[in-house]
Amino acid sequence: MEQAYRTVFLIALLLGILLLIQLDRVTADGRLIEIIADSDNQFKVPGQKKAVITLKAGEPVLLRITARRGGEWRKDGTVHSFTIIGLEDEGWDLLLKEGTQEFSLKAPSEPGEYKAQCTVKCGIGHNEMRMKVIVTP
Ligand SMILES: [Cu+2]
Repeated sequence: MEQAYRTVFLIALLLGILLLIQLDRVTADGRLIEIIADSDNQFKVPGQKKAVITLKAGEPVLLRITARRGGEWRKDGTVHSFTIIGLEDEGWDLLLKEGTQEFSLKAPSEPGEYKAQCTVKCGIGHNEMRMKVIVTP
């Protein structure tokens, strides 16, 4: 019986430590935002019908982007990009390879409505591959 308690205690302790590590990650890297750059050449946000992300001006965010190859891709293996034209120098020009990648970024400092788009020729639908990024004050 005592061993069972000990086991439960150890599991609870382990879960607690894992939770703390996760929390720490969120504060260190910013709020986690998930996006899919899909094989049908559309951006998607899990749980949303229309892909939109809302950020607070200047806040640190961790973008976790899963990319899937469309009909075309670059020779170097880049399958899509997530680019805000004009903010490339601030890091908003993410080249995406197949799979899931994470990027630490700072939300744009000017509130407003931005458009993120794919700048990698990815096949049918490429010209419409974009999504809204709303930046609130
Ligand atoms: Cu594209």
